[in-house]
Amino acid sequence: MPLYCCIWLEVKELLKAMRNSRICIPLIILLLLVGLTACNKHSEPIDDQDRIVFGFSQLGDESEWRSSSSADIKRAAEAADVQLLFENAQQKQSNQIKAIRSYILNRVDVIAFCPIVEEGWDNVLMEAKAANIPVILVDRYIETKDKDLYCAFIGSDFNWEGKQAGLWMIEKFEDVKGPIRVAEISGTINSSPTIGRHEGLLEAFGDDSKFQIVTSISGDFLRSKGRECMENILKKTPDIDVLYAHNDDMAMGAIEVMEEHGIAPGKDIIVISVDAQKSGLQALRDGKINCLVECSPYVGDQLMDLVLKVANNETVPKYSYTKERVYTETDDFSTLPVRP
Ligand code: GYE
Repeated sequence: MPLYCCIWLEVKELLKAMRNSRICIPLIILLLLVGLTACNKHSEPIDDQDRIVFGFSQLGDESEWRSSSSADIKRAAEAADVQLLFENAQQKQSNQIKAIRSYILNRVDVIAFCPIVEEGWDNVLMEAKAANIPVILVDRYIETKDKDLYCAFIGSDFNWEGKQAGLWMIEKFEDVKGPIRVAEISGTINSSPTIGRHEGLLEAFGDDSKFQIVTSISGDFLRSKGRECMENILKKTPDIDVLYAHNDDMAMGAIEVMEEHGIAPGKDIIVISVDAQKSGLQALRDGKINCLVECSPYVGDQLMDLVLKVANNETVPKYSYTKERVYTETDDFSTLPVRP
């Protein structure tokens, strides 16, 4: 029953009781408390007590990848007949914590969230654990000593992605003496894709001093900030051979700026990006991006499978990784995936 209906019914009872002076005040308060507690289990907008109720906190809407992720999760929840309570945290960890707390209060069956940053989740996850509600991490990891605070993770191996970018650079510049000057536009500070994509790149370079990361600045996964970062790079370290952007949106912003400065992206500056969403794939076809490391947001069906299983107390794998690949300038473009 919707919460507002419960409150209205309670108020009506209260008024009736007040008219009837034989009912004492403590009894009225008790009536109110009992009624509201009963209504609180799966309160509005939960419509069906038989369906699995799933609270999902999305971190924001900062990129093409994120929009695809949200759309895929909504589609998959509907297909699996799971009742989804979806909240967009608008890029704020505090909003995600608030959303998770509201799911706990509503006593949903399962909670999942895409943690915007790695740290700061222990308290709210301990609250979910105390309420006996399983939590699934989607897309990004968290830093915690107690790995039992979540029952499963589903997403990508960001370290692998960074490594692929580095390995491709090594191959591309095989016959060039160097040094090769790389500018990095990274994602949100302290988020797991930013950490993994940077560390993976360093791992690929190893001790090879041929590749120099001459600048590394955060563009927060936003196209607008990708533009700002590129302006900055061209002002301070214009002599670069490679731009490595942690997502397509920032790469696209940077490409725009290059073109405005008469620089040919993909030729004067080699461009590598991660995600392989629609704009990235188009830029690869257009010769403006040279290498795209795929990161798949399409985990909705796998996620619903996990949700149904954990809701039924079945055991699930702790970590599930998506299969991804690398697309490059030498691929047969007719085989590239088509993104919605
Ligand atoms: O690469 C980026 C997005 O966490 C994997 O977040 C995700 C990243 C993705 O904003 O485009």
